[in-house]
Amino acid sequence: MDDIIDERDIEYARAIMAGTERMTDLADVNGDGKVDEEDIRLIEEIIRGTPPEISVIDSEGNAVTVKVPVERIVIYNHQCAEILQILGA
Ligand SMILES: [Ca+2]
Repeated sequence: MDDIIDERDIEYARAIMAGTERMTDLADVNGDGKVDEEDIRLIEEIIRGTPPEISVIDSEGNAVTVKVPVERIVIYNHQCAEILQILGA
């Protein structure tokens, strides 16, 4: 969609659940391989600015969940800059 997480992302996730939109990796907020009510709850927390944790896909393609706020991060290559952007660092 775009780079802003808002109500339209909730609508899109619900459309994925209803089978009317295509699954995307970003809609699967917790990275468990499916879009469900847990992802909706996490999107709502992100919109409110109160997520207790966030999940990112690491360089090996694994979903990694970290507590928010993120206090430290280790950068080992230039691709990690994208992660910093995602975290707003
Ligand atoms: Ca999910």
